[in-house]
Amino acid sequence: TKACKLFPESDSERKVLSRLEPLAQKNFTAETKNTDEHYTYVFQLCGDAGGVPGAGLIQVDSKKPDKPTVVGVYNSTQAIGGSDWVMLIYRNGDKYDGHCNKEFRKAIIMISCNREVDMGQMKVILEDRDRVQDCFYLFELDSSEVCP
Ligand code: M6P
Ligand code: MN
Repeated sequence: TKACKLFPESDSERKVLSRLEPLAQKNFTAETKNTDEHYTYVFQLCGDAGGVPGAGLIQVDSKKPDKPTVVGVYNSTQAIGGSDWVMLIYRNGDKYDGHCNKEFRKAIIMISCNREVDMGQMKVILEDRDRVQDCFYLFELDSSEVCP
């Protein structure tokens, strides 16, 4: 991941990220819709998701598409890998104004082994904003790249 603007802090983390190299420059998108909210999320492993400088994962509100919310930045990434999965955490997103003690937003992306797909469709699982701290947005993705 030489062209990658990620900042692994340890050798183990560097190893985990190298497993994801084929996903590096791809943009992943996912949508959530309910009666009063419609969001599009854009994730890029290596930099500037949706063209927003520094962003690893952004949230676009259909009501204000020109003002994306940064959920996590790529220079605050943590990569954790198991035998057939990789979990990425992007921290230091835009602050909540009312929830979670006004902490910075954070994205967790769980990538699971699936030999049927190169890289699958990203899915939004949930946003948990009803906590005192450690709130998070959770996403899932299938990929053969993390298979043993
Ligand atoms: C926006 C979105 C939601 C988030 C909410 C938080 O609507 O980013 O995902 O939960 O803001 O609201 P607040 O900043 O008021 O805490
Ligand atoms: Mn807000």
